[in-house]
Amino acid sequence: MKFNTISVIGLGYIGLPTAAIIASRGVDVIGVDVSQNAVDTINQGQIHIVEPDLDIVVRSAVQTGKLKATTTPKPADAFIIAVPTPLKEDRQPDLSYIEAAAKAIAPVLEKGNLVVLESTSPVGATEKLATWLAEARPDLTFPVNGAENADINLAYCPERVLPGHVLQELVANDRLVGGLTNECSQKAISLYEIFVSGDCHTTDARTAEMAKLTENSFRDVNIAFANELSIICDALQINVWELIKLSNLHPRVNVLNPGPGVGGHCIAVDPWFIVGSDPENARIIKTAREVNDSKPRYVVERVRKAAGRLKAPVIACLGLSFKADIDDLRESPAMEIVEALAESMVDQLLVVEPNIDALPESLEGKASKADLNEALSQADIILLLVDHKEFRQIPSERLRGRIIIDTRGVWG
Ligand code: SAJ
Repeated sequence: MKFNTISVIGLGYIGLPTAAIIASRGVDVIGVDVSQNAVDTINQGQIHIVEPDLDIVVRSAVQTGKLKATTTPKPADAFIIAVPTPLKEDRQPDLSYIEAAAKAIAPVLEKGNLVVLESTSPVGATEKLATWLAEARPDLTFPVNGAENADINLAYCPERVLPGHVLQELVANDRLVGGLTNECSQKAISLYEIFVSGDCHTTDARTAEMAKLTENSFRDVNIAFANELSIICDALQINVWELIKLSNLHPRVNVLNPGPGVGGHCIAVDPWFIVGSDPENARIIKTAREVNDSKPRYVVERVRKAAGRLKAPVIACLGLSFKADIDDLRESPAMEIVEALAESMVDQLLVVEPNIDALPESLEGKASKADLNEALSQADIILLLVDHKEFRQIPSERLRGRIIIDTRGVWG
């Protein structure tokens, strides 16, 4: 299948890099987003999210006229949907953004089009998408119930890129392509071959949906194991980092790193999609989520105990983002810990976060933003929450004489 124009619906952390990379391969790309601000920013050749080198690729794609952003969908040969799928209050997946995207593109769909869903989704979401499109366009046929030779082809192809390495992983990583029919898979592969140098593996849509959830749940369960070990080791007065290093010398053991909890909105969210599909059987996956979600409270307790032994201690919290060397505070366990400390302690809280300019509103008036030197000089307790490069380089003599709570094992 030849693609002259590809439309990407949702210009966020996945959609925008995808749109820009496809445009860089010489294909006309129409990026669609509901946010006028995002659309205006992109059309000026700028970006509204933080990702290394993305600004350069977007600027060049806009300057060459290959990438244009708009709030209204227009006809295209293929549509890639990359919209959010958050959790609702009851931890069930919220598919309303996918449904809204379906309603938005339905009027411009034409016979022969390909629609690919990339958003992390519960099993069955691609079939639902087909049903929503079919309801909106009774004049077209869709591959519902495995019907071949439909007017519109549909596939699920999960994104698998690591924030911070998106441009490299978008091209290099293997892709899973799950068509609703074999013809859908083949057409979707010809789309990804435009920019993916990794291999494209075909399967059905349900397996591709479950594979995405499996990848992030695998990671969550293994981090939970490490977090549980770290709590047990504290009680047994064993250095968990040394323990893991030694255990990992076994050729078939690879324990991940404990930390203050699991953040970001992929690994901490996606396992719930599996739990939601089969609550009775998803026992390990659910428990792992609970273990990781409870880790910030454990850290807060440790700080409270240490602070209780001192008179009006100054506490330096190092890091707020959800992982190292990024500015992303979403679902960050470090944020949760600092917020809880700020709520419950009268002592002085200094926060060092080299990747942001100002403290988030929730901490205003309750904690002060400090530079690293100032915080290290003043602190009685140093709480390391994120392993940013600036903190990994702190010489050990700067830590001497303080109470150190190192949630990432950076200082041994
Ligand atoms: N973490 C630990 N210990 C570890 C590894 C990670 O505590 O040993 C914590 C991190 O500090 C962070 C959280 O887990 O708070 C998640 O970080 P991450 O770097 O492992 O992953 P994400 O959420 O940035 O990206 C993940 C990736 N999935 C996998 O590695 C299986 C990425 O490939 C996915 O595309 C992304 O989720 C997504 O969008 O789903």
